[in-house]
Amino acid sequence: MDGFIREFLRELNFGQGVALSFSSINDQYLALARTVRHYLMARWLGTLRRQFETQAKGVAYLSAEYLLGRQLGNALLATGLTDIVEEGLAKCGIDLATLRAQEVEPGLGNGGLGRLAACFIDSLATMSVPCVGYGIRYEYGIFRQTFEDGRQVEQPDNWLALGSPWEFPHPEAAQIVNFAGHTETYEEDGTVRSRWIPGWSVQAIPYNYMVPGYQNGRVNTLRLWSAVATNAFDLRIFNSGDYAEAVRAQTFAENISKVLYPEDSTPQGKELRLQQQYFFVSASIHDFIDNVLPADFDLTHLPDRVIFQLNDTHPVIGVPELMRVLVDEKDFDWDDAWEITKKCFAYTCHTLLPEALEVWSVDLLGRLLPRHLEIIYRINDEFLDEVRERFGDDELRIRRMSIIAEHPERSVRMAYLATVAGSKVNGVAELHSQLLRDKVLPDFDEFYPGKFINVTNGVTPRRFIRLANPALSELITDALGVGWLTDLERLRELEPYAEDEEFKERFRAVKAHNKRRLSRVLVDRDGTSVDDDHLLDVMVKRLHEYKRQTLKLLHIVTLYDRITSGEVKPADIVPRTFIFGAKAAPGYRMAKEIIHLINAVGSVVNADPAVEGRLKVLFPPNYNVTLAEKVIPAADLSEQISLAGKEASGTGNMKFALNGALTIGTDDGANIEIRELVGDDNFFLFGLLEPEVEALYAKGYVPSSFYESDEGLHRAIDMIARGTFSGGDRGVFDGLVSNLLYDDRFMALADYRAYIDAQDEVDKAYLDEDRWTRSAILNVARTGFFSSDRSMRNYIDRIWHTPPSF
Ligand code: GL2
Repeated sequence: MDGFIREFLRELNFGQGVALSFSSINDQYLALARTVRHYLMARWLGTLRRQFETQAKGVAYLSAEYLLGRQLGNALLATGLTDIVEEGLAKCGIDLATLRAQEVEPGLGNGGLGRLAACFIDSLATMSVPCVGYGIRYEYGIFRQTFEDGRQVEQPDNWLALGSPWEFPHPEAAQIVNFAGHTETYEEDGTVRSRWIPGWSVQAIPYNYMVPGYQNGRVNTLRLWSAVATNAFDLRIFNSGDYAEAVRAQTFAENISKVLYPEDSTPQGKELRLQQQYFFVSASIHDFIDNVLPADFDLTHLPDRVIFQLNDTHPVIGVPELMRVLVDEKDFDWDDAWEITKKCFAYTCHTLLPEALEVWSVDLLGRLLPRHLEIIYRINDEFLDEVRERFGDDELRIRRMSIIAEHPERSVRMAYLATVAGSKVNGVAELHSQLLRDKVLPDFDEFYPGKFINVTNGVTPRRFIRLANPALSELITDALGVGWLTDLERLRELEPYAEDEEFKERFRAVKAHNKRRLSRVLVDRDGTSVDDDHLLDVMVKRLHEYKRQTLKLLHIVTLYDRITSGEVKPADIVPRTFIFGAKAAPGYRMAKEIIHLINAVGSVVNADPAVEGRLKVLFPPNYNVTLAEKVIPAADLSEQISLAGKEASGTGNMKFALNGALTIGTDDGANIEIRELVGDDNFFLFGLLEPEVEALYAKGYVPSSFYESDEGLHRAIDMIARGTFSGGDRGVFDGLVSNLLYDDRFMALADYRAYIDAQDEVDKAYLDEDRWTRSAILNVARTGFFSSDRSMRNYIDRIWHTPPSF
């Protein structure tokens, strides 16, 4: 410990340039972060050296998003230093928790997809599998959400402002990334070849981040790219006095990595977004070839050294990029290059929503990346020739399968390109993978037998159990001993404890402790609190109509109505605190109206003495990984209520179950697998099944008929429409109400009654404390399957073939 104190004080004095007695909390946090990273350094350098020596095959995970969460706690956990550091700091009069709270989390992702990438790289490091994560170092991550009069207001997320002790910039390893211009043909040795004459270029500067394995001596690398201009400014223009014009190019270039696009699952086809995608993918592929492979490496063997995993369609432009590198830059024959390329990519699809499947207009792609468009055309021509060979001149099929869509405008379907190029295509939960094959890409499934597989998502137990829930972790370790954190199926051994009175008592104490901890956090950040004796009912996830926060609201309004109308006595209702956490994409109108309504309902309910002590609605702003780590361990009930067939997987659902919350959920995404594992008795299932949803759409869905025929629903909607939550103003939620009554694309009204009935069952179950605790323990014991270590094992065995390398 003395060694640690010496190092820490040294960092404070020599790194921050302050004495302990004059240091700010931020100084102390930065000094601590640098001290801790020193402890990881030998492992990191060792990993890099061994990687170079063994030349083992590794994963290059290409992802536009990494929602990392705070780094300090994880680094301490990985090194096993937490206790020493806590004691050492205490000797200096410093509280470790205060320093941990000082860290601004890097929010370089929108939601589940970005968080999944962070879990995956954690697991690979812990499993000693070589991996480089590649992505973008956004200067501004996901916006900071505040509320004004209940409406969402977005603030820039200036996460780098107070210093960024976890990153290592390497300007000397910059890559040049080109854009625009034109292509030309030329002849060489009797063959006609194509080349790209770019119009402009930017530099990509890599920033390295440590990805420590859990107490295993390994540290992998996350490499995020930042854009800067190739020339800082034009000296000639500068000298002439037009300063703004002189730095225009610089501003333009730096815009590329300036800000994360805040659309989750519904991307907009903006030019800057395509620039971002090509920027990081091109830099990453070149980086791998130039810096990870030895100088004399024969690229024919590239598939023996790397698999580029495409995290959704965002990095798919990497496919024509690798072809261009091989054919144009490395002089490979087209067919040989295509054989290599096909083996080097695999594609994960994360959605079923048609609007989320990216397409780029040929016009835009041709302007920004003219050579890539040519390459895509040729890939498509050859692919369609193969289709013709198999199926004859089936023009409808050809049109359906073409990578190039003709309507509504000529465009490139990136998911098709990824499917044609990828050695494997995977969905992220059983149902999702099945629907992907049956509904989204059926022609491709027929054409490529065996290419489509499922790998159900997972979450890292290091962050989402050990760090987020120390009390539960201790209880588990007391029962099972050590080792479960890297072998999560061992949680099964907890099953007998579901009948053990003492264990049950301790388990309840853990929940109560976590509720009090959450309450303190909420008091501090928002001045709100959670009541100890309330059922804590939580819905945290992005705001999207398909996830149906509105259905949750209808439940709350119904309970409120039951009490205020006198239908039930307040004392007869199970007291509940509802917590929402959700950001809406800034341009998504309906999502923002729903946020407004949640806050409006909360204001009225929380202020009404008639329901005091019985119902409470909390909506802490700016839900992020840091808050998730406090909310999830405290929850009793996990809301996973998307319309069946719309949520590809969900990963929050897994985190809640692993922390001992019971799920109320539809037959959707990974909910299905959770229910199969925990058993019907320990899960509240409700709602239409996916085929029933399809049948209802086909027959013609009339939401108002549900409103007409269900009194509870009628009353709940009327309360909103009448202005109960908007000071009597009927206009405020007009759009939202009409949308529900006359469109309701995600069938909240059709599932309302089943949902309310299931919630009434929840109340009954909760009143039986013993039964509830038993179910909660069984949820923990039976969901070890959802460790991201297991997901990674699946990818490794079935897609990547990258064994651990020590
Ligand atoms: C998502 C899915 O919506 C979500 O169900 C899934 O769990 C994650 C990770 O696979 O991917 N797809 C997507 O575009 N976003 C997701 O969170 N943003």
